[in-house]
Amino acid sequence: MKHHTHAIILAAVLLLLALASGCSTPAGGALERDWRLTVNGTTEKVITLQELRALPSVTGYGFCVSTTGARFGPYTCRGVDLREIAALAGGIGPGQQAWVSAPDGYLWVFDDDQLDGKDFVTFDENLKEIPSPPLRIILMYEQNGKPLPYDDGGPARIAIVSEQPGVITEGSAWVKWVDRIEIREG
Ligand SMILES: Nc1nc2c(c(=O)[nH]1)N[C@H]1C(S)=C(S)[C@@H](COP(=O)(O)O)O[C@H]1N2
Ligand SMILES: [Mo]
Repeated sequence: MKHHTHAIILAAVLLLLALASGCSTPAGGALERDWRLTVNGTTEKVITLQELRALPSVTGYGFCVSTTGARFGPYTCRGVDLREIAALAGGIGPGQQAWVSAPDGYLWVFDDDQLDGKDFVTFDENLKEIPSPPLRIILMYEQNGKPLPYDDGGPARIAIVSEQPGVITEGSAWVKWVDRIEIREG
């Protein structure tokens, strides 16, 4: 009887420890809490998701297509313009590039024309190439009004957005799980 009681108390203590260490929380919450973005330019700045959300935001339509033809979108995407983020570490000057990467080793480079929303290949909904309207590169943290899920590249993913719906861009630039932005000479 005594041993039995001890076993129940031990189980309860272990359960409490598990709860306290966050074992029972879905991965999303912990990932959002632990996420950090390093912005490296002439200076270096590390920000939390809360700090990213506090920066001036941009909302637009985002729609991309993978090399296999799979579509992602259309979505309303909310995030922070890459130039705004670069400004935290000295900004991006003429001829410089933004190197955007993720913990899985994926890297995509945007040149200064693209940071101005130019020089992207765009398609209509039939995947026919169309002249590009003005675009913006954002670090998206909200998709259709909800926090970006991990499976879609959350907490923060690159999105290339336009003011009009139905403009498709290439998925390869939509870096998922972004944790580092470096400003480099082109
Ligand atoms: N971190 C990271 N981001 C990434 C990739 C990747 O392998 N790692 N693949 C890219 C490519 S090539 C495409 S087509 C899209 C695929 O997006 P999806 O997984 O949402 O369909 O993500 C892009 N972003
Ligand atoms: Mo791709």
